[in-house]
Amino acid sequence: MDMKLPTVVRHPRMLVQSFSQIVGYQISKHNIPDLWLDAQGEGITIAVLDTGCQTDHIDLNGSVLSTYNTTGGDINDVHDQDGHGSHVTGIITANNNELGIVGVAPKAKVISVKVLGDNGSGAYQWISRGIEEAIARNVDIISMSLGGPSDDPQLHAAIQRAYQNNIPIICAAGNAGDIHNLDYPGRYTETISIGALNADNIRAEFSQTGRNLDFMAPGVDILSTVPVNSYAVFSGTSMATPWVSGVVALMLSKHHCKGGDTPVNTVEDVRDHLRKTAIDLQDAGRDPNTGFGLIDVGQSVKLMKTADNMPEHIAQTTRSTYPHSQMERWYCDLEKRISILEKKRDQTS
Ligand SMILES: [Ca+2]
Ligand SMILES: [Ca+2]
Repeated sequence: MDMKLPTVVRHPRMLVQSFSQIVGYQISKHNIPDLWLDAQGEGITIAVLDTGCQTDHIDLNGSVLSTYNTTGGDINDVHDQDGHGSHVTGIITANNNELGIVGVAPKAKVISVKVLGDNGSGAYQWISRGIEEAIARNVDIISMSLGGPSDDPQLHAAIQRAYQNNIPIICAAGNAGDIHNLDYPGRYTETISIGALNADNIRAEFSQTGRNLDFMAPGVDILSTVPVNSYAVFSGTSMATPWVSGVVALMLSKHHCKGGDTPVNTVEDVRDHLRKTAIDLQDAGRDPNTGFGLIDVGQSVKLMKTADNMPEHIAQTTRSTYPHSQMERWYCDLEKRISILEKKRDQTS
């Protein structure tokens, strides 16, 4: 049994020379640049399990921290023949510069885990191994724009381990439309499953329905990075999923860097925060077409409360050189490294 990419609508590729940086509606309409004053994904690592990535794409400079390949051959080779994984990576973290496009969390780092072959499909076992590797590398978020119709005990066990490690797993709902069942792994209750809306926040007809659906996000006509140093417009729940991974990266980044009393320790804390700030769509309350509704990125990031006990030197640099001073970034990195070291120490002792 194979896991497949949802059928994504793909438009012809464009060359980078044809435009300066375009800020897509999924960024501009949601006022994401305003939120970058608080956080741009600093200190957050997202495992993207997909077809690989063009890691040296001109608009993903510094975005891909490391690679891993579970599909056979060189374990570090994530060559992206298909283009889907590169597109997803750009939606999360394409550089904010003078060219191409910009991601939701341009300073977040991605670990590119190639779990699907060049034909866009992969064994369940490859995906399970990709999840295990992501856990081993202490990622903050796992993003999976893939799905299949069957339950798989090994895959479910890997998902449960990530869940127990408090790693939010953001998954595509699937693109088969109104069939009352999500694809796996999006159907597992441990994952956070995402459907697609168009630019007018109307549910895309292809967006798969089911009672476990969690949230909706922009996923129609999304321009992003594809090999080689190019850009293309794709539509699918595959595109909505990394947008949410980027939003969660902004939330966690703000929380990790600035502290705060908003609980985001467990996956349920994250889901709960997204739920409380979501904009209800269609039938009142959670519904199988749109889940808890559209993620309100503005509210979800702004309502991450900052700590009263923020160290004074950090508070000062925040005030004086807002948005992010060198010192604050350094402090965030340091904190992060200490917590990783502590985690490792606890695991080995
Ligand atoms: Ca760019
Ligand atoms: Ca609703």
